Parts: sequence; C-alpha cells; structure tokens
Amino acid sequence: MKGALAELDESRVDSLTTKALEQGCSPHEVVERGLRPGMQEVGFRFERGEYFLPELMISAEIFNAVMQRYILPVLTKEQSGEYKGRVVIGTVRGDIHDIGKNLVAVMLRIDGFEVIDLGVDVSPERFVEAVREYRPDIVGMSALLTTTMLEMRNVIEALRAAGLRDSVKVIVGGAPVTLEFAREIGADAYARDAVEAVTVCRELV
Ligand code: HCB
Repeated sequence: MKGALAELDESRVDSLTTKALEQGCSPHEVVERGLRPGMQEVGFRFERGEYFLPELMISAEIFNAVMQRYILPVLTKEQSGEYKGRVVIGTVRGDIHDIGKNLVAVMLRIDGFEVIDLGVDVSPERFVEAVREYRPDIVGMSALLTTTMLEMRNVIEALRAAGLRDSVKVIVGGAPVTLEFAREIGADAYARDAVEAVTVCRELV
C-alpha cells in the first residue's frame, strides 16, 4: 500500500485498502501502516527532487479519496456517543497541511469529543478568540513544517498573555513535532498519531 501510494496508483491503493479491511485490518492500521508511510515516501521523493508539488497534491487527493470511500464509513460505525469534552483544533499559521489534523478531528468526534475545527493557517489571535468563544477543554495544534511548528509556541504564549492558558490543556502534533519539542514550548501533551491523540485527550479532560 505504501508503494502503491508512493507511485500515485489510486486504483491499486483502492484495491489494497479494500483487501486489507476485508482481511480484518483496522482502519487505523490501514492508515498508519499503509497510507501514512506512503505519504512519507512521497515526501522523501519530493525532498530528493524526484517529485514536485503536483505529486504532493495528487498524493493528498488519493489519501482523501480513500478516506472518504473506505475508512470513514467504517470508522463512523464505531461512534461511541458518550460526550467526553470540547476540543478546538487547527493547523498553525503559515501551514496548510490538513490531512493529519482532519484525521485527528474525525477520531476525536468518533470518540465523543465535540470538535471545533478552525481549519488551516490559523493565527495565534484566532486560537485565543476561539478559546474565549467556545471555552474548550483542549486546544489541539497541528504543524507539518519545521518552520511553522515554531508557531505553536506563539499560540501558547498568546493564550498566556490573554490569561487563558490555565483554562485549557494544549496538545500538539504533526510530522516534525516531538515530545521533547512539546515539553520545550510548554504544551501539556503530544501525540504521534490520531489514535494516540484520542487516548491523550481522554486523559487530559
Ligand atoms: Co507538504 N511538505 N509542503 N504538502 N507534504 C511535507 C510536510 C514535507 C515533510 C515533504 C518533504 O520535504 N519531505 C515538507 C516539509 C519539510 C520541512 O518542513 N522540513 C513539505 C513541504 C516543504 C511543503 C511545501 C513548502 C512545498 C512547497 O511549496 N515548495 C508546501 C508548504 C505549504 C504550506 O503549508 N505553507 C507543501 C504543500 C503540500 C501540499 C498542499 C501539496 C500537500 C498538503 C495537502 C493537505 O494537507 N491538504 C502536502 C503533502 C501532502 C505533504 C506530505 C507528502 C504528506 C503530509 C500528510 O498528509 N501526511 C508531507 C510528507 C510527510 O508527511 N512526511 C509533505 C499524512 C498524515 C496522516 O500524517 O503527520 O500529517 P500527519 O498526521 C498524523 C500525525 O502527525 C498526528 O496524527 C496524524 C494522523 O495519524 N497529528 C497530530 C497531526 N496533527 C496533529 C495534531 C495533534 O494535536 C495531535 C496529533
């Protein structure tokens, strides 16, 4: 599946996803062991100059199509229903990557969290405004670029300056983000993937 996605072969990704689900793989396994490594491989090819922006965009389209066609229908059947808390989530300023953030939002909703998704390229001011407006239990931030991950610190500082930092827990994630970085910027938690994000958010509320 990783190879098929890296080759941007949508029909093969389709058939392998169907096969994996039929054979009992969980949607999470399909995403984390098949699709996400495929996206990483696309990223490596881009880094090596073998792929360009159109290939990055095609990989995102294939990922989203497979999510819509196969993964989300299975996931939504697992909806728990029990209310767990409210999360405001967004991709930080300067960053338009939203696939991982969307996946985290979906998984949280399925687990019973109310999720307010601020979208992409979200400024610290917008995060602060949303915390004032929605009074969430948790603020989730996503960043995929080594440059934009630094915005996470600005959001935490803006929350502090607005006197709101102690009213929410902050969770951060995204490919370049690490637990060490999360600690360094004063976040409460870090999650490596969407399933871990759900577990961590349950612990935070
Ligand atoms: Co983009 N891009 N990209 N890109 N892109 C990356 C991120 C690179 C790593 C590719 C590379 O060079 N190896 C690289 C960043 C390098 C760096 O910073 N060191 C890069 C670059 C350079 C760029 C541009 C600058 C390219 C250019 O214009 N020259 C440009 C930047 C645009 C911008 O944001 N300002 C750009 C653009 C794009 C798109 C638009 C073409 C497209 C995104 C489409 C979209 O998201 N709608 C894109 C894509 C697809 C990628 C790669 C190939 C895949 C990203 C992805 O969706 N992964 C990516 C390569 C890679 O990731 N290694 C590449 C799959 C998801 C499921 O994984 O890690 O996002 P995830 O999310 C996980 C996990 O991190 C966690 O849970 C998720 C689910 O398990 N998680 C959280 C995520 N957020 C969380 C938040 C929480 O609170 C908790 C957990």
